[in-house]
Amino acid sequence: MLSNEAKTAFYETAMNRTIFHIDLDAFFVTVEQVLNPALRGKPVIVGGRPDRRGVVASASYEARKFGVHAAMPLSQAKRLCPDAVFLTGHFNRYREYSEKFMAILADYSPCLEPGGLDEAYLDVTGCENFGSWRALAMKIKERTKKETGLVASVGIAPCKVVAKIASDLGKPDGLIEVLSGGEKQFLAPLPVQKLPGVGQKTAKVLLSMGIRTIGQLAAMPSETFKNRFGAGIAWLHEHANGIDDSVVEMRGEARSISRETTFETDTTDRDFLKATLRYFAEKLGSELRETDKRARTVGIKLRYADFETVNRSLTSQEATNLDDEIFKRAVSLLESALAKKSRPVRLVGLEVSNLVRGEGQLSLFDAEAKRQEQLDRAIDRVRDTYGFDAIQTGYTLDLKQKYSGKTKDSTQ
Ligand code: TTP
Ligand code: MG
Repeated sequence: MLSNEAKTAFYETAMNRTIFHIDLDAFFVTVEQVLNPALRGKPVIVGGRPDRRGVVASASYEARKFGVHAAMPLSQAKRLCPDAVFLTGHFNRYREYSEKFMAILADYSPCLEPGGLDEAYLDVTGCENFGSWRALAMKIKERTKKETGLVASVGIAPCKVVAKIASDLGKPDGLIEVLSGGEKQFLAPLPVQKLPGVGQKTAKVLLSMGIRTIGQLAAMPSETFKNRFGAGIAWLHEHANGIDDSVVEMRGEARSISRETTFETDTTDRDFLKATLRYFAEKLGSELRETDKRARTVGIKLRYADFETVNRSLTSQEATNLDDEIFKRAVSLLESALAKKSRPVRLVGLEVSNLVRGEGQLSLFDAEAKRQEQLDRAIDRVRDTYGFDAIQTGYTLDLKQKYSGKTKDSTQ
């Protein structure tokens, strides 16, 4: 229960972000060229000797002109580009260069998510931008070149997936900025294979439906997409529309935990939305209790049928790990959001953040909360032994028939 209104801050989360995706060009090969300048400007392939079995790990852009690419058998690469220099590579050196590269990026924002040795997302929202985001990207490219000898391609966008596609599209030595509002237009002409997650198989299915470009995929009605591919990959259709609100995940301790689901069919049924939130509250509550944490902030996410997304959160001095308490806060957020806009909802999510360890202020003083926590913990023990469905609360019973149970879990 929110006993002290004065302690409670209520705000709508601002969603305007600036995200960089930075990926090094021909990484393994370029390190080899830095270590041995005689290799510069030549077709170079790292992967092993061409008379051995194995595949290309990295090919210089000079070798790519001959059609050589990563994952191609070395024997085939040799046929396409007989003059290429084939190297087995130095993995320890690649790791060293990767560390130098990541250290440069970390100078510009603490919100850094490495995606392998040679690529990372950097959320620079609110960081110093050197006059413009392009200028900051140039600074990163220059420092990378000067301090490591490597070449970085940068994509700048309001969300991760568009930033990643932009960094790839500009290669080599690229820098592409996609402004907020321009995401769909930027993606539209590109082949669907440019979307991360669309491999040969998916591309074939899409092509058989006459869909060749990301724009054509985006234009497909969302219900048609869900019926054809399932609500489980509704995110792919959202990505095609330039929508991706996944956050840049820093390494280290969890800062938030969340659950969300996209419904098979869009819904206006409030009881159903509440039951879904109750289910998430029980899941998140039990995770908090298990890790001995409490949350000061509870947030919900609603995405309407037209993709408009609303995030609302409630921060309280009183940190909680109680299912009921998380649920009550979530419901108050839901009602206030729906009071403003009541339209069919395609996705609902619940997040707890501002996590603190151990005893919260509330439970120190509140005997009722202590009792409730003991009860929740007793339920956790039963569920640990017999499974989550062994105990159904009144709220979630309804869900059993309606709900496919496909949820997206996230710990950040
Ligand atoms: P990528 O960034 O995919 O490739 P790249 O850096 O060589 O080329 P570019 O980004 O300019 O397109 O992968 C980074 C490194 O990871 C790459 O240099 C070698 C390694 N790698 C493999 O070992 N096997 C693979 O199949 C791929 C794709 C990469
Ligand atoms: Mg690369």
